[in-house]
Amino acid sequence: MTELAAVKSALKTQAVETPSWAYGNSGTRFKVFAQQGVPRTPQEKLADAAQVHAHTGVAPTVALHIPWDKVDDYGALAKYAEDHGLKLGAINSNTFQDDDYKLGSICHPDAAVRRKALDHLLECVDIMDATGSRDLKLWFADGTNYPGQDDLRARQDRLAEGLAEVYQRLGDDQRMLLEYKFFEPAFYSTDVPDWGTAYVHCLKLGEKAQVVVDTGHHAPGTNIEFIVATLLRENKLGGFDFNSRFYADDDLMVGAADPFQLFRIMYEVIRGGGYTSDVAFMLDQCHNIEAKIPAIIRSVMNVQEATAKALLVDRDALAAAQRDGDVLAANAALMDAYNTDVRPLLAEVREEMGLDPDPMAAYRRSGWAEKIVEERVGGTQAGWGA
Ligand code: PSV
Ligand code: MN
Repeated sequence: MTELAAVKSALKTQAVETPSWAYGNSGTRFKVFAQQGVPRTPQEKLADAAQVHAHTGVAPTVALHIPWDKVDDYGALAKYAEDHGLKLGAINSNTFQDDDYKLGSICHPDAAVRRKALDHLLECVDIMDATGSRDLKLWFADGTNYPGQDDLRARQDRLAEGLAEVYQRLGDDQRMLLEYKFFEPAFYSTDVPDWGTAYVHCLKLGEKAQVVVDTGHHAPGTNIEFIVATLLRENKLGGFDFNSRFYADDDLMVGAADPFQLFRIMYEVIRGGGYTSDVAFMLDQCHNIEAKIPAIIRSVMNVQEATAKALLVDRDALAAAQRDGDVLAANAALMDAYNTDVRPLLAEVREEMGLDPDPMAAYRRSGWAEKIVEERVGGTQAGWGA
């Protein structure tokens, strides 16, 4: 295979998982702006996700969030997804939207609240059994607001104990992905604030516990690609929640704020063997003011563009320059790839996959946006907490 053919073939097998919640209404703590045509049910979210996959060809799975996507029959929901050319992906737990969780969930000082949170996590594994999902994605809003509010070390013990119980419940082919976030909603201490804390818990648990890197969950200036390289080196990178941030956990479209950072991350993924392993490439975004489906299409395309550029890095030239200590040549090897306009290459890849070379235009022409505005009248739109 020529080098270009290998790059194209890698791009054709790309898989970006879209999040069910990105299709629903969202906003900030100031206002949730409702949009017309927004899904009312998990099935309608899947129908929208099917549009993203139909036009990009690389978004074959959808992550669910429980209880936002609660249904009576998860097997039937998986079948519905399949009928739409999709599969259900990671199951995301929610231990942050119940009054009982004011002081935390599995780190809460009260054993009864910890039990309630754990039962929810175990229920999420039951759901995975029914949907055929591989990954349980755990993010804990647990933390404290004031020094002295709770015992930091005891909270780690409770976390370890809770995670171990869930880990025991996992099937042979199931994994637990632990997500870290440095602050919010807790402002003084967070129980899983960084990759190191997530890593030590996952290491203790075993192979099926892996760290998930949400690109929006770091302090400004953090070298995320270093974290990615390190986790891959330790076989502990389970996946990504991709999004962009300018200030805090902004959940904007991936690649919008810093496409260069996304390229650097994808380069380390490829360099570290993560592109062809079990790393899950998920989006975790909210489209508060822009149209949701085209924003998700755009996001998938942004990931594709960063990946294409990362695949184009002349790794032999880079390695030679690094060996020679040629700082400028090494940097140039990366920058040459980053500065390549990969849009024509991706258009060609799409044509070879039988797709329209321009997914955004194809979606606009499809009439789906008008159809859902016309048909989805009445009912309760999906959104935060619904
Ligand atoms: C938390 O900020 C987070 O990134 C977690 O992944 C949640 O599951 C997701 O956002 C949606 O609230
Ligand atoms: Mn996330």
